[in-house]
Amino acid sequence: MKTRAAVAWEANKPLTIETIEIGGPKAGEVLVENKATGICHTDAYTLSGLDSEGKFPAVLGHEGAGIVREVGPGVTSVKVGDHVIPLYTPECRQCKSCLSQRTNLCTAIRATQGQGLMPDGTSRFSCDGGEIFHYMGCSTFSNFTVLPEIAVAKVREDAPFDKICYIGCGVTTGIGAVVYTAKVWPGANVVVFGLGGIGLNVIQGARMVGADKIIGVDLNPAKAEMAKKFGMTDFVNPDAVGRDKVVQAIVDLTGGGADFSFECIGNVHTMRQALECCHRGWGTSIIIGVAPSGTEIATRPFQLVTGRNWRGSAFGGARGRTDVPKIVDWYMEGKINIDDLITHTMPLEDINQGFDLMHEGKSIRSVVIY
Ligand code: NAD
Ligand code: DAO
Ligand code: ZN
Repeated sequence: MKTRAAVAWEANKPLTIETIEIGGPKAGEVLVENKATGICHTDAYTLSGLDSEGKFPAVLGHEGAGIVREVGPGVTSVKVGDHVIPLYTPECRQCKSCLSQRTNLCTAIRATQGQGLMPDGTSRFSCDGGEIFHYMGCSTFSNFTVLPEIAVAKVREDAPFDKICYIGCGVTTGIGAVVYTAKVWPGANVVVFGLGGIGLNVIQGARMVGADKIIGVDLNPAKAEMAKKFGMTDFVNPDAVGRDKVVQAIVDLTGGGADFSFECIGNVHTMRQALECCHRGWGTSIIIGVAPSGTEIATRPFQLVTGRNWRGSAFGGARGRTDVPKIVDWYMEGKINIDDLITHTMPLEDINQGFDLMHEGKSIRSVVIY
């Protein structure tokens, strides 16, 4: 069949809207009609050509929500008409990682997903006979997409697609890092480096679990207002306290150091600050930000000897099929705020404007509505 899609033909060029071919679902796969998709920094990173896994031409997009329209042979966990969120971190429940219950990093389709292909090693997308690659196993910048059934989370049908699509990446990454990776306890002191779309979700996750102080750190003081709305109690501007005094400022504010810090920038220098502002003996720093390839983190090993912990979190540590439906429930129950984070919506034809708004720092999240 045919589908409308925004195609990335090559790095650093705007996407173009095309009518392309999409093959039907094979065994274990489903055809999903995307109803909405967020535009994330990771899409822009890949489009910039800096992503070593990035392949072109491709249908980008990994933050969607839609409806199952067709199922391939052997599909048992979803049916036609189910509402789903595509998962770039699938959950097969059978691989060593899934069975371990210690990580959300399912390995079942990792190799082919990284190559822009479906698990059988082929692409379902083509245009004028030429192959177009999938992206992060999702390709939500296409009206219709094909996904393995292990890479969709079935969600309640009363949840609005144009809001819950953000749970496909940003919301889950931030809130999940608090709830699933760090397991922040009520009364904890939390520090969040970077108050963008991810950091704001860390903040509201920390508020949801009952954190005490929630300190935000950002070079842009204009970010503080929105962060306060989401639960930030204190703001540290590195340029106001001195960039080399950020750690001391946080140690002072927390009476000895943070119980938890979250790095949501992707900068190896702030990663070091985030570790070193943690409390001696137990403070844990979670790296969420993705640093440029080739960069390395550093600290004095004595920071770890004296009990600070360094960890990372991908997709918030969430097991997609199990945890994403719960996060949709939290939204529908009013426990988390997504509406105020979606600052712009647009039709697929205007998707490049969504990228521009992100680059200009004018949006938190732009959502394309099909
Ligand atoms: P963003 O650009 O919207 O926000 C980053 C914020 O950091 C901005 O407010 C900016 O002003 C601030 N900042 C930049 N440099 C700073 C510095 N030196 N000190 C203090 N503040 C500084 O980005 P985002 O969408 O929130 O994403 C944050 C990071 O999370 C990115 O690296 C992204 O790739 C990563 N990410 C990780 C995962 C995961 O699963 N681990 C998932 C999605 C995104
Ligand atoms: O299993 O090796 C793996 C890959 C897991 C992918 C996790 C992605 C985390 C961060 C990328 C940003 C996503 C938008
Ligand atoms: Zn698995």
